[in-house]
Parts: sequence; C-alpha cells; structure tokens
Amino acid sequence: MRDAVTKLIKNYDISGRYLDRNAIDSLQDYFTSGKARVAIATMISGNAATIVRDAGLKLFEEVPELLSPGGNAYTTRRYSACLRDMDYYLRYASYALVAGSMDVLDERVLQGLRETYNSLGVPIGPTVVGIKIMSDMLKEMASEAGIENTSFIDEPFEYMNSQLSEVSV
Ligand SMILES: CCC1=C(C)/C(=C/C2=NC(=C\c3[nH]c(/C=C4\NC(=O)[C@H](C)[C@H]4CC)c(C)c3CCC(=O)O)/C(CCC(=O)O)=C2C)NC1=O
Repeated sequence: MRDAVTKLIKNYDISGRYLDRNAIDSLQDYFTSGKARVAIATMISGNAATIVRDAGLKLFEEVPELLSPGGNAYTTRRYSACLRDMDYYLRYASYALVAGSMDVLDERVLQGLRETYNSLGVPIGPTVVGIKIMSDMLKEMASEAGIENTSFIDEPFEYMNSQLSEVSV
C-alpha cells in the first residue's frame, strides 16, 4: 500500500533519476492540499454514521425497488449488508484521500468485488449511485465548513465507481 509520496519516489528510484520538475510539481500539489485532505478525513470520521445513514435513505428513495420483495436490499440482513458496504466505501475513501493515492482501494476494497457482487446479484448501478451520493454530501459539508478546494474529494469515490462499473472482457 503506497501514498502519493512513496509511489513517486519508487518510480524515480526504479530509473535512478533525481526528482525533476514534474516530480516537484506533483509533490507540491500533494503538500498544498494536505491540510484540506486532513480536514476532510476528520469530517468523515466525525460524521460517518450520519453520512452512511442519510446516503442510504437517499439511495432507497431514488431506487425504492431495492427494498421491495425481490430487491437486493430486501430483508433486514441484506439492508444492513448494504449500509455496511456503504460504510466500507466511505472509510476506505477517507484513507485514500489522506494518502493521495488510490492504491489502498485497489488492495483492500476492489479486488474481486465485482465478481462477488455479480455472484450475489448485488446490483452495481445503484451501488454506484450510493457512492456518488456520499461524495456529493461530503463536498457540500466541506464547502459549508469553508474548505475552498473540494475538487479532490471526488477522486476516490469516482475511482471506486469506475472500477466497479468496468465491463469485464
Ligand atoms: C472492505 C472491503 C469489502 C467490501 C467492499 C465488501 C463487500 C461485500 N458486500 C457483500 C454483500 C452485500 N452487499 C450488499 C449491498 C447492496 N445491495 C443493494 O441492493 C445495494 C445497491 C447495495 C448497498 C449500496 C448486499 C445486500 C449484500 C448481501 C447480499 C446477499 O448476501 O444476498 C459481500 C458478500 C459477503 C457478505 O455478505 O458480507 C461482500 C464481500 N466486503 C469487504 O470486505
């Protein structure tokens, strides 16, 4: 598992290069956004339960058939599994935000996930909607808290969504 800095150093070390302009620029980006990343992570930790609950409510409002007989979140066991998954996505997104790298998502969350979902009939489309709702909620909370640059918040959520949606070949 790597963060933005160790990942960059590894790439330069492989080819025995000193850090060049590109490296310095990307390091600078990472450190400049560092305070905001930590602020967002703090915001997530302090509000995780609320974010997951409200995002779940909104998802089930948008896709009510999930909760009807035959829907994948029907029965309390599956309903809870769904919210637990949302909680995983939020928690790991907070790690990826702090790391400035998506490696942790590849290693801990996404490996084999699509196959698991497909074999259990967990629908990917609404999962993607749920993940997007959490990301939008967070950006709103962040701008309400006066954090100016909120564009990087989408990154881990969009990454998970693109990996989940990828059509298998
Ligand atoms: C930390 C990394 C990690 C992830 C991501 C993870 C996901 C994950 N979600 C699962 C199930 C599930 N996931 C859902 C989720 C949903 N159903 C819906 O209709 C909604 C669209 C969606 C919620 C947004 C449901 C309902 C199940 C249970 C399915 C079943 O057992 O029939 C399972 C199968 C095993 C189990 O039930 O625990 C896994 C492995 N597990 C992990 O360890």
